[in-house]
Amino acid sequence: MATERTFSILKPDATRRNVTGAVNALIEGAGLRIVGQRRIQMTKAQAEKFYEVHKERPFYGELVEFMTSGPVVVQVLEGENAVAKYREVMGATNPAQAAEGTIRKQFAESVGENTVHGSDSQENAKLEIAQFFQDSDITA
Ligand code: RTP
Ligand code: MG
Repeated sequence: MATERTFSILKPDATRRNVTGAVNALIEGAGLRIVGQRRIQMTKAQAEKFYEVHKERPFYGELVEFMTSGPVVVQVLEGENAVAKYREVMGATNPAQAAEGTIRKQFAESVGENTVHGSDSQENAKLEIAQFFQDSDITA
């Protein structure tokens, strides 16, 4: 198995409820290392670009509004099969369908305000990391 990196966002509902440390404990508990981390206020332009693939979806406007409604924590996670492993730790997009022990089961409030983002492929992980991190801000 290969060590890889994935991109994570702790969304505004996580910072609003002050649970970023609790979410990080689940991430680290799963064996993923937080090798890059920054708390930022996303601009509308950044959120629009990040979610461009969903531009035609009915929830796009709401999603951009939510992602800019408060600070987020952007992260680079590293570990064995990090992309798939983090998706597992996150749980289903809709928290009502998320498995026990997952971040979304424990913390997410709705399908829109679902606490975390994680890349869905290695290719997207590279693109997403590059959107928010310089190489010098990531250190294993
Ligand atoms: P993410 O990209 O945030 O890691 O989540 P995901 O892959 O599980 O879900 P995706 O289908 O990529 O959707 C991106 C984000 O859009 C919001 N969403 N809202 N209101 C809705 O029906 C709806 N559907 C999706 C969620 O915040 C989701 O995480
Ligand atoms: Mg997605």
